[in-house]
Parts: sequence; structure tokens; C-alpha cells
Amino acid sequence: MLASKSLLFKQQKRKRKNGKIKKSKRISVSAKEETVAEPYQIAPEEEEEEEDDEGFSLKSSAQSDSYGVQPLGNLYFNPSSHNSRNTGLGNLQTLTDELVLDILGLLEGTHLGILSTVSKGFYIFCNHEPLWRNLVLETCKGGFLFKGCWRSTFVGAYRPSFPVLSFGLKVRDFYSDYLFQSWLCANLEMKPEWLERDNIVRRKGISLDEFVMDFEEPNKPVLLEGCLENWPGLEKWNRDYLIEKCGDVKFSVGPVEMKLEDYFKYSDQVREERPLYLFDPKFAEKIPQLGKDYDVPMYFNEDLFSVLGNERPDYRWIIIGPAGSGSSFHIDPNSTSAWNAVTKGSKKWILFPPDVVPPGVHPSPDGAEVASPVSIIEWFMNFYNATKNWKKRPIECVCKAGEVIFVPNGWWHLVINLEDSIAITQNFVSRRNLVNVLEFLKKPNACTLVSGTSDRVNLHDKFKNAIEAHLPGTIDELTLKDEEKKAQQNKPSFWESVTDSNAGVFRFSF
Ligand SMILES: O=C(O)CCC(=O)C(=O)O
Repeated sequence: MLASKSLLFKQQKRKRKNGKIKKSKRISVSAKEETVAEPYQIAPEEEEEEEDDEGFSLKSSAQSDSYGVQPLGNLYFNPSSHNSRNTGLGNLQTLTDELVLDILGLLEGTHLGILSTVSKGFYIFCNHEPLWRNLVLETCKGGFLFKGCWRSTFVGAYRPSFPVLSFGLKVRDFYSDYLFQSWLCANLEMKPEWLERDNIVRRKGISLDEFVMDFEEPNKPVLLEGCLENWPGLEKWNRDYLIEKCGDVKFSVGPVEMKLEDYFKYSDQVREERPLYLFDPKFAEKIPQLGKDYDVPMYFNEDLFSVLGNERPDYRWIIIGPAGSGSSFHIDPNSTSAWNAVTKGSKKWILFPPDVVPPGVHPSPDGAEVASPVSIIEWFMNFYNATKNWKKRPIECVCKAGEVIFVPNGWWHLVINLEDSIAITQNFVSRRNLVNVLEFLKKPNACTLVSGTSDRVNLHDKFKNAIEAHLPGTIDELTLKDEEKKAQQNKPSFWESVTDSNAGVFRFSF
């Protein structure tokens, strides 16, 4: 959460910069809300001039349904110093915004709609889009037709005869950092300076040996160009083709399964802080043609989990999402490495090596859980700048259609789609990370750490036995090599051995 002061600052910038916010009037409210909304003061629509400055800018399609919510800092510049949040909530005003929303999250749609008619404060809280998103996903699962916003989607599904308003209501004097930031993050454009830094090593046409020696062995990321040239999917995978092949097929989208065609309809209209992301591990089983439309680049052909046959953990996904969707900071499952190939659109990547936890990210001591900002865009707003002065700066790039990024095991990474994007990713175990993966699967808390399989506890033994059977002696050989490598890394260099490395002076012995 931003401090009030900075939100005040940003609000001012936003106002100066974005006449756009007020020009867009797509909002739909049910008739019930319309009648009770009448006594509210509706702030006059002001035409504001666009100005170029260094502040945040909003998407050209930014929604007007912020309902007039302002950051808390603005309250202190209000001569009447009156916050209609508090008067509207009555005795509940002492609760934090998050808690009010948690409580409202327990209500069903009709009650939420009725409560929104009680006061200006409740009107705004009860129209908070994530509440309606949860209701839709809980009740319709993936079987909804998105209607521009989640509340209209819910109303469309359960009260289709309710008329809707075509303009937005604005409540005066409502101040809340939480709600303002939620709206801001849904409507913010990526700042150019967040995309500028591109410090990844790029390679085209390198040999497998070079890849292993320069990148896989030292566990370093690389962006590989020109290795998808014979992928049919690179040309073919556009919306029409995919809808023709599998428009009616259901894919995993966040917590639900959705028909691909419905997902595209959603992603065309969506403007939310964390758009639903299509991430399906069974796409090639569902539509074998999709599996035939791509080939694993030769650098990643070694795939030791394949010895487990049907019992292998999930390992390949098709990923589809609109601009703003993406993956917040995480380390890939089971200590595997990965490759991610973009066939359409582009993705901004930020990667930190295993020994650097990204700012704003708080893994639990056992590594089973990660606390991080609510959304990717919030991470950029609040933490990206912090990385500029870090000694160990992250690796960054924009990966475009036709390019593949190698994500070495243990690296933290965050990805945001800059436009409608389609990608394939695969996680893999090769000889370079086999020992690592086995160690990971053997951890005492494997039952909470291991993922992508129902049999988390036994995965280690099954995998080890299967490798022994298919590649006898390999584990011993690689373990020995790994120990030698570690010993080598710990061995002091000549200069370290003759100097006191802490004091930086020569050490003498007689
Ligand atoms: O959103 C993406 O494309 C990145 C996916 C990712 O980070 C992963 O599969 O681990």
C-alpha cells in the first residue's frame, strides 16, 4: 500500500494528465442501484487537459468507474475534511478497508446489491469489482459471458432483465487509499522506464555445447533468438485458428475452466488489476494438433522427468493472456529449469538470481509460501525503483514473438504481458540439474513444496528409481561431479590462500 502522501501526489498527476479518465463512461448499474443512487451528489464532469510529465499515465481505455474515490491524502486538502467513507459505513468505519471488503465478500450477490443502496460509503464498497469477480467465479465457474465489468456479468447471468445505467455515478468526498490504488492499478499504463532496461545476454544460432557451457552449467538466463523458425504455431496460432480448432474446448483459467472462445471475449474487454490468465498443462492432450504445432528447441531436448511416463509432474503449458496479465514473482516448481517461447505478443521479464530475494517479496522460511504485492503492476509502482540501486541488479528483457527465454532453476522471475500474448513454456530436468531436483524432492517438507502431481511425498523415490533403471550409475556420477564442483567453489584462490581475505593483507607463516 502506498503512503497517503505519495497517493496524493499521484492523484494530482493523474488528474492533470488524464482527461481520458473522465471521457470514458462505460459503467452499468442495475435499476435498483439507479433509484437509490439518486440522492448522491454527482461530481461534474470536467474536461481536463492532458499534460506530459513524469507521472503515471492511464490506459486510453481507462474506466471511469472509480466512483470518484480519491486517495486518502487528498482529504487533508479538503476544507470540509469530511470523508463520506466514514459517515457511510456508520459503526463499521473503524474497520480497515480490507476488513470491510472481507466481510462484504461473505455476502451473496442480491444482498451485496441491496447493501449498496444504503449509503454512499456502502455504494462504493459494494461495487468493488473483485467482490463481483469472486461471486461470478464461485457461482458460474467458467461458464460466464463477460459484460465489460464483473458486476454487470453477475447481473447479466442472474438478473438479465435489470436495466443498466450507461453513465457512472461519482460520489463526492470519498477517500480511501486501498480502493484508489486498486482502481489505479487496473488502469495504469506500464511506464516506459519500466521497459527500458534490457540487460539479458542474447544469442542466435549457438550450438548445444555452447548453451550448456555458457548458460545451463553456470545457471544463467539467456534469450535465444531464431530457434522457433520451424514452429508451425508461430505462424498459425492466432485467435481465428485457435477458435476454429478449440473454441469450444475448456482450458484452465485461474481457478476455473473456460471455453477458449469465452476467454477471448473476456480478455478483449477486461481492465482489471489481475486479469484472469489462461495457463493450461493439458493443452496438448486436449488438442493434439497444438502439441504438433511446436517442437522443443534442441537446447532443451533432455527431459529426465519423462522416465516417469504418466506419473511425471505437469511440465508444459500453453499460456494466453491480455496486456497486464502475467505471473508474479515465483521460483519454478520442483527446482526445475524452464524455457518460455512467445508465439504472439511480447512479455516483460524480470529475473533475480537464487540468492537475491526481490524487493517486496517475502518467502516463508520453509519456502512453501510467498507473500508479495497484490498485483504485478503494484510491484512495479512500489518496488521497481528500489532495484535500480541494488548491487545485484535483476536481469531484464522484453521477449517478443519468435524468441525463447531460458529460466535457470532457482531464479525468481516476474512476467507481464505487454499486449495480447500466446506462449508455450516447459519445465525440465536435465543432467545439469538432476542432483538439485532430487535434493529438492527429498526435503522433509516435500509434501508442501512439491507441485504438479498428486503424489508429492513419493515423487523422489519414484523418480530416483526410474532414473536408476533407465540410466544406471548416472545419479552417482553426477553427485560426485556436483561435490567436486562445490569443493572447487569453496576452495580459496591462490591470492585468497596467501592473503587474509578479510583484512586484505598478506598472511605469513613460518
Ligand atoms: O507468464 C508467463 O509467460 C511466465 C510463466 C512463468 O513464469 C512460468 O511458467 O514459470
